[in-house]
Amino acid sequence: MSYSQSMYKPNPVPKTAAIHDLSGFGRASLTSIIPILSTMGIQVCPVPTAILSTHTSDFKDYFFFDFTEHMEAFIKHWESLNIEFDAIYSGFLGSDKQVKIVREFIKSFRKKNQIIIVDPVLGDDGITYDTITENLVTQMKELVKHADVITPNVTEAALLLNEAPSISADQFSHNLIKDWLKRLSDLGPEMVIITSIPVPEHPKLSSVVAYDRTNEKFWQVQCTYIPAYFPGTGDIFTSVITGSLLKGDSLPIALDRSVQFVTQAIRASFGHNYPRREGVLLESVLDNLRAPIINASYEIF
Ligand code: PXL
Repeated sequence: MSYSQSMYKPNPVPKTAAIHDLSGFGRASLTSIIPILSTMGIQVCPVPTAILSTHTSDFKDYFFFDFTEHMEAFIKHWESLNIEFDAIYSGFLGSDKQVKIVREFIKSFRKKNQIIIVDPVLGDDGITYDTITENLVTQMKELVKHADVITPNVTEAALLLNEAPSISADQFSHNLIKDWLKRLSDLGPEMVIITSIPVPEHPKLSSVVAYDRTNEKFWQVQCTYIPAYFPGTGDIFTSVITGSLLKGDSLPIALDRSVQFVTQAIRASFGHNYPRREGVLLESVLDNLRAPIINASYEIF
């Protein structure tokens, strides 16, 4: 049989639905996710959860428009168009209702060879973010059951597992981390990535550790701790993981790419004197995403 274009339909540009808020100023959520994934050759189709004038970290009196009531109209129209997504990626969610809508979205658009990525944004440094209620934590536990990949930080991992979120750095033993990764995977996700894990014997390092259930492998990438807080780095990390997996990278290479990119972005920003709340100087490092990984530093954990 001769080659026929109508039979062979490679997808030159994978598509991801991105269920996140649009914050106009400050480089968080969609204003980071879209440029990162576009640079990596992925089409981003946003489903806005809320529209804000700025993100909420260190800004006051911001404009906030809750988009919850309109999300279902997006989904309905997209269903009528029979759009097929290679990935569905969700992050910060503002209400229990939004979590339910994401679950419905996944149900409607689930197909084979697709990655569902849930960044269960709930808190950091042992405490939940201002807008996160107990009910939202409960809903998030339900949502992660439907994900293939989740990317909690240590605080979020603890909350999802009903563990105390304010665990101290010296309690992070090898066995405890492996136990958490496995238990999170038992909830449903095939791949679990926990970020911002302190390395007790090296206070200048932090690590990202992951579990791949199919291959029964644990991976780790360590990075130098840079003492600067910039909002939005979690969104940058998970966007690069999403792009990397969609391009066919292995889990450890995706981890390396994400850790390296976040580190580059923070280093490119830290030496400049400007308000941290404006986020990292993303635009100055975006091109690095097109470079191959040359010095991979991942290890078996
Ligand atoms: O980057 C996380 C994030 C997402 N969305 C909003 C935020 C933040 C962090 O502050 O305020 C609205």
